[in-house]
Amino acid sequence: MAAPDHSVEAFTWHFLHEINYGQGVDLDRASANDKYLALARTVRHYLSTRWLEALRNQYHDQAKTVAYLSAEFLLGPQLENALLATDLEDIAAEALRLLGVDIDELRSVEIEPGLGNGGLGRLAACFIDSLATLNVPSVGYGIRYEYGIFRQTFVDGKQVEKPDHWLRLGSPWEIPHPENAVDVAFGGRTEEVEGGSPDARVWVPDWHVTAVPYNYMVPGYRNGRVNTLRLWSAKAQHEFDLQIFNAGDYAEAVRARTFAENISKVLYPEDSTPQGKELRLQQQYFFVAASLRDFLETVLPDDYDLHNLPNRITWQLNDTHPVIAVPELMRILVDERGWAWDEAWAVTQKVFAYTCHTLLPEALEVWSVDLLGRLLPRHLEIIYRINEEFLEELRTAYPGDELRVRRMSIIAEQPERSVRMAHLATVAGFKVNGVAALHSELLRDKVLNDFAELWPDKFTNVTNGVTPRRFVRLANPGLSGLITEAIGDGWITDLEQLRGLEPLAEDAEFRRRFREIKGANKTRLAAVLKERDGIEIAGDAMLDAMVKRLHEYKRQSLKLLHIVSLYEGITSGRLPLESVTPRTFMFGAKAAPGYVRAKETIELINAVGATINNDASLQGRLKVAFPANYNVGLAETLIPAADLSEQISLAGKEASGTGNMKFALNGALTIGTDDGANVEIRELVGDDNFFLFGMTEPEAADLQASGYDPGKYYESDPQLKAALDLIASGAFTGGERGGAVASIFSSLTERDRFMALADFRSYMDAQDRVEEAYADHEAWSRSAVLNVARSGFFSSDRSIQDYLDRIWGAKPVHQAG
Ligand code: NBG
Repeated sequence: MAAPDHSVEAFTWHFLHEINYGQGVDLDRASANDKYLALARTVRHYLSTRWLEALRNQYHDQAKTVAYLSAEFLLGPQLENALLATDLEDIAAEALRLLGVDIDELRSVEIEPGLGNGGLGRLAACFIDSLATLNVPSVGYGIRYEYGIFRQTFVDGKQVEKPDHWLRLGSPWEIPHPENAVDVAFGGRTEEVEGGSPDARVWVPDWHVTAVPYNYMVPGYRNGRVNTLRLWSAKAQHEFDLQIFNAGDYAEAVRARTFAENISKVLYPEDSTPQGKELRLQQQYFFVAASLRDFLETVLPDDYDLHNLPNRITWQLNDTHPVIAVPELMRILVDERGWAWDEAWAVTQKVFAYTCHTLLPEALEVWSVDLLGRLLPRHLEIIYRINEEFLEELRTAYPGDELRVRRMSIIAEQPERSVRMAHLATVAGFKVNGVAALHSELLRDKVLNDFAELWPDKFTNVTNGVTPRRFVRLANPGLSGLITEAIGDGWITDLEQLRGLEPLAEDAEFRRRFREIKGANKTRLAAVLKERDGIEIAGDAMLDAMVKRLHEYKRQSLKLLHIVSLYEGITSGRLPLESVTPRTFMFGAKAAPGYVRAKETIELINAVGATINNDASLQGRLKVAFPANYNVGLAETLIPAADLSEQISLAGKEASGTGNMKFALNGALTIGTDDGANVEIRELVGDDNFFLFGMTEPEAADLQASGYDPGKYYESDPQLKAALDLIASGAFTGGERGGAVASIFSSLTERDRFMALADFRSYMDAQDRVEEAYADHEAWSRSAVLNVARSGFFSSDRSIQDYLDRIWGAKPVHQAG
């Protein structure tokens, strides 16, 4: 079938067809949702032909494929990206205009699929965009959560979570394929195989669920390629027990079904600190088992010789969440296909690669053997055997070094016997990568140092990136137009071309237009916040943004100390009001529902915000804006409006960050520590265009080792003390000194795990430099333009190219036509 042609008439015809026959209404009776669904399905028609072609090629060419296994894909709004990729923006706008339909209204109907927590899930979404744009044969595999990341609301300044029922109005971007459903087993026991291979066992599970795939199209940017994202939904094998139902116990009759279908019910809202919950392990095994089976049984031809698997696929493990795929593949090869153990292990070791996304020890997943053995008894046996042979190898390599052997073991004995998933991934993976230069270095030299000594070549780096389609071209149409006018539109798929803007940083007219666009983006943000949250911000103040998950290591509390210190300075008369740069402090942050300190921090930010925003004596010079429910959609409006990007984690704690890249690419200057990808941003944009502060990673490590005492900083820095005391006095909380106030005060002054107080002075000094620099509009916009011009490295296209070169060994396959 040919794709519909790119004309306003054809588009209109398809749209009306969808309204009438898809939604079953007349245009003049259609609701906004009807029109949105019809529009989405119309765009889908344009993608489908290419999609079918890609699927056919995937089957026929049998080219090396990348399967990106990820428990999270934080896709964000789909409509605009699909219109952009298919080059239908103008045609759709014109067609709808002629029909008298307001396209902006339709956009606002879209509910974004929030199937991820933060950076890790959003990275996966950027990667599949780049894989398609680079024409790489690939599939994303994940979970179709019925409820995504919770919707955050504030009640009296406190976070209250609401379920995110993103599917409630229908989801036009997915296509279910119940006929391709696969069975996933759990529980039970294992038995000996009579007369079979000594390596094999029979797994006798005691319950099953069906995994139903939902396919999503992943269009490349105007290259005719459409890849697939396949998300699995859990379905019970029996709708209900008719006998029990007939006996009158309805609830009991559906109990088994509810239990099975809970697996894909909801995304765990923890970011960087997983909790070892049974349901989470069920989710992990569920999607991994279904994905492996899908590839082995439907993508590969029936007679495929699995010994060739390493030439055909790399399964990229996005963090430890999918690592249970390793024993699953061993089980398939040894138990189901009857291979010898060594033969199976030789193949398994060549098809998995592992990306680590953290440095926090508490974020490295472990599963108690108790739980794992109960849920996946055969997998636990396989893990034990992998470990046994690995420990033997270690004892040969390091005779007598039992301490090292214990450190490296896949099984931890303390505090309870458990499986270290990062170790399993490192042992089984043929490559292990960190997500920014510093992070990969620290992985190699600290977190996984023993492994790097044993296998130095296994370790590599791939610095994260973000898709320029969504985060520049769509999010910032004004800037995109200006760039394209100056250097053509090649930058959209070759972001290094932004270098061509460098000379324009010296061009006063270019800078003026750049500022004008920034101003218009602020006005747009102001309008969105007013409508969405009832928040008013000034259109002309400096926009200082800190948007990311709420986590102690990211140090929102340090940002808060800066704000409180300014306020304290003004109200005590130390700082003349006129000397303070008018600023809007923007926050966006969700806290994991069980993370008490993070929630208290939100409460305190809101309390400080309310006080400052209502204090008439400040004459509106300072404003705190904290819209609830920061998500991808809001990010796309907020980031292009920002002047200053806050990236202030304690050095050595933020693996990479990707928000930092989005801000730089949209012409915000960064105030940041030498952490994660900030290091590379600063190297590229130059010291003059970046506000560096704080300890380096080695300095922070030394201070920690020498016995860090936050009380010392509190006592010796009068400004810091004044800010903390003002919080403690209840000045922002209506006199209340307990609760969040006491908790945050004591956590900072007594333990301060992430050494905010040690970096406070240096941070305040850097903020003074920011104010000084901002006062010179010309110099500031020069720096901002240079940030854009020099950040092309941070395209996820470049990251994917690095994965191809350093890890996957796969190649782009260009489609004909
Ligand atoms: C996060 C890191 C970020 C990084 C993203 C994407 C986890 C476990 N890690 O610094 O905290 O940018 O991963 O790599 O969510």
